[in-house]
Amino acid sequence: MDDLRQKYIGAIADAADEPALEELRLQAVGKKGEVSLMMRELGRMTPDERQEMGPKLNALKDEINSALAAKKAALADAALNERLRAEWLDVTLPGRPRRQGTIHPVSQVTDEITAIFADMGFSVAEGPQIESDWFNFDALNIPPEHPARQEHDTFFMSRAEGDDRPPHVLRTHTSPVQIRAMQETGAPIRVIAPGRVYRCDYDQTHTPMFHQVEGLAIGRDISMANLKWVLEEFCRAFFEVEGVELRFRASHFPFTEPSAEVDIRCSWAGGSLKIGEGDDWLEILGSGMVHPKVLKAGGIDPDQWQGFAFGMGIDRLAMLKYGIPDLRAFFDSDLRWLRHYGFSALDVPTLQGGLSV
Ligand code: 2U9
Repeated sequence: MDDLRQKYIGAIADAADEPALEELRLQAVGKKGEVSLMMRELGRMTPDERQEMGPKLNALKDEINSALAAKKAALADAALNERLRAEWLDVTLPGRPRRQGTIHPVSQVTDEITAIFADMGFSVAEGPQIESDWFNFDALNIPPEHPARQEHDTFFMSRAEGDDRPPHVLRTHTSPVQIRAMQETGAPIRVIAPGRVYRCDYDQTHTPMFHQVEGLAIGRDISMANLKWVLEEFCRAFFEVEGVELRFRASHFPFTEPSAEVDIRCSWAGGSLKIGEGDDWLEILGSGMVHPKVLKAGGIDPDQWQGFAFGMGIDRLAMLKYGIPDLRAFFDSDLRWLRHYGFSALDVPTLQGGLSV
């Protein structure tokens, strides 16, 4: 019996892992284990022998079971210690910085423009980017033979074979949005239409997709004087220049009559552009009184109503306001320039220029 004890207690102490320990348990105290077989022998012993061997065998079985349990706990401890050693985590390491998104200058400037015109009672209208040629051209007093159709560098959609109707176009300006707004709301109306427009043109100052905001105000007696005040008020708020000076130059657009291009006072002194001071002028938008034919296309009676319209390029306004020299930065997948020009994720524009959540 002592041999047995030594054999198993020693083997249990040396067991390398749980499967080895289980193997020993089966060999010693399992149903067919050595100790169990010896206990079965008790039945064949004399009462005296049994009295002597019974307690010894029970004690041996208990001793082996305790050794098994103790070794099992020790193995589990060792496994845990090994995991703690292997899966060690340095909680003092600095966190990995997460790349933070930033608002795009065109989105920010669109929000700024929208807020300024909202303050003057303009609502925002949106419309489709794929337009019929009627909404994009005819309704704006640009008939098929008009040279402006060529000047717009239009992208045409394709028609199915045998379909001879004029093709749809990618809108070349947001003006069709205002035609739709006039048809839906009637007069009086005060809307701006910001959004994407498309022209087949690409160089340092032109991209095939760019952004415009156009405005429209129709009432009983809205005049060029109202136009002048609204645009001055807009430029004062947008460029943050008090007493901003604008210059109206006679021009021509098919959809307005009379028409004017509008310049803002600026200076190029020292090679950098300053808006609102100096002796130079910078063209920033086009405008005019809505042509009677355009009012009619919008379902508004030109003998009862009149008003002004204007249009400007948002990308260009963003470049001017934030000093971004190259339009193509807007399409660069390397976004470091955004931070360079001070655009951060938290910059949400408000009329007061404060932070809002
Ligand atoms: C309706 C009637 C009239 C919008 C106008 C301009 C003049 C203009 C250019 C500015 C820079 C386009 O992005 S740009 O190249 N726009 O000069 N836009 S008047 O006139 C309208 C619009 C809608 C119903």
